[in-house]
Amino acid sequence: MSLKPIHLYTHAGGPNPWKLAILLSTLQIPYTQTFVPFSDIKKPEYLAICPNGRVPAIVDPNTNVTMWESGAIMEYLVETYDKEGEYWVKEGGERWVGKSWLFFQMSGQGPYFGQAIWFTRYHSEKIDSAKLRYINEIYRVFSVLDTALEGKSYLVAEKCTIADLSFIPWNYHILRLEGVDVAMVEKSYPRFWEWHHRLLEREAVKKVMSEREGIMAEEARGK
Ligand SMILES: N[C@@H](CCC(=O)N[C@@H](CS)C(=O)NCC(=O)O)C(=O)O
Repeated sequence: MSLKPIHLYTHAGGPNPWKLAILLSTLQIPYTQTFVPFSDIKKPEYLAICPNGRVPAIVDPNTNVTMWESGAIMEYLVETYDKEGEYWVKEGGERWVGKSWLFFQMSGQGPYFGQAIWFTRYHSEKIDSAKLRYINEIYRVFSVLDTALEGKSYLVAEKCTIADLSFIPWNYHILRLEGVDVAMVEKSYPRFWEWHHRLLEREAVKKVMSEREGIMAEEARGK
């Protein structure tokens, strides 16, 4: 079956949409992208696609589905296009454990890492206690992953699934945040560190993350 390209609404700097570029590339699903400037993201045109006014969102012309929230989109893509379950667990208890990791990524990693960036870089007042709270949450999330990866290469089902792929862009992004002690992370959470770097070595991940770096560098030059 030849697929029409899925359209991804994305942004260079925001990590969440890149989970989907990684998954679409991994599944070899053709896709096109619109980069939505944050200045346009709450405008009616984009709110018609994503009522929450955030990226990512997708429009799939093959199924006429328009949807948003990166974790839900990851589930949609594997349920719709990964029929053999190469990157997901189709049945049994591990499927639910996989969902636990996916929900943890969505609720416990993304939003907390986002707040660490907010209080480090953008908040109008300097509030050290807030910054510290969220930086400590970064280490706590790394510690949870490190413990879970004891004796394992991947989070569930002994293979790389969307549970693993979902964590990549935020981990990549946060390890570049000023104030995060990267040397300590490598030393204290070695299983996390190896897993993260193993995921970064995947062909589709390398391609997508280097595309993101290129776009961000271009944007920085244009400023
Ligand atoms: N839970 C949402 C979070 C989406 C999100 O926060 N996206 C950021 C970019 S990574 C965004 O659109 N920010 C723009 C804004 O907050 O106005 C998801 O995972 O899809």
